[in-house]
Amino acid sequence: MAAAAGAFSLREVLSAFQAAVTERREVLLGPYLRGWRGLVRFLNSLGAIFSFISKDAVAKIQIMESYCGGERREEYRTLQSMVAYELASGLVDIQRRSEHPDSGCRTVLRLHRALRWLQLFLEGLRTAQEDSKTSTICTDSYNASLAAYHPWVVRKAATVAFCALPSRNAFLEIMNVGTPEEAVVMLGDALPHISSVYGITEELYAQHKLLNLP
Ligand code: 1PZ
Repeated sequence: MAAAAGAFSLREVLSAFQAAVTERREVLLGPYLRGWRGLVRFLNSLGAIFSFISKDAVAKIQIMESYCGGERREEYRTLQSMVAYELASGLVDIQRRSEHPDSGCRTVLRLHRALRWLQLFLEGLRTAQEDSKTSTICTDSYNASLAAYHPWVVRKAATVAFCALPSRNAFLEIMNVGTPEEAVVMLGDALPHISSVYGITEELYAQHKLLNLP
């Protein structure tokens, strides 16, 4: 069922990640960034306490959108073409962030690491007991993924913000997919597509030794 006007459903957001993978296992940046835009909208709807997170995500999405709409937009059609282009043109800082502080490769890497958190979090939400705490699921997913890349002060702020998350059932309801049970089914359908985007990106970045870009 379509969401009411004004409201939006997390189903459409997550299906952008499905649309991002081509038959040749390329990742299309257009749908990938659309998925991220939708996630940010959803995050903003959870309250101002999350705005320090959404601001950083938006800044990164904007960097990528400007490449995708810029002069070299052909090179930024897929993740694969972006990596090939930026590496061949010497546009990636490998050791230290200096001449190319905002390369597409390092910017996507940050979103990619956050996608791992999303995958763990939504899977945790999907499989948890009905009375589980969203904040605990969120903290556990964060500690198992993104936290490793964040300094203490960011980890602290994130952990405090997580405490503001609503209960599991309320969270499933604000996804706007229907009942909590329907949201759980939707997550089961959507998560393999997010895993696929994550896996393809991880493999590509590993191949080119880009997983630790500064
Ligand atoms: C539903 C609850 C939402 C929890 C979101 C979990 C992620 C917490 C991340 C907190 C980090 C925010 C502050 C910015 C940190 C940046 O330093 C890093 C590294 O970038 P650099 O400094 O190297 O340029 N940025 C990131 O790690 C990207 C974080 C993006 C988070 C997007 C979350 C999307 C949430 C969707 C909710 C459904």
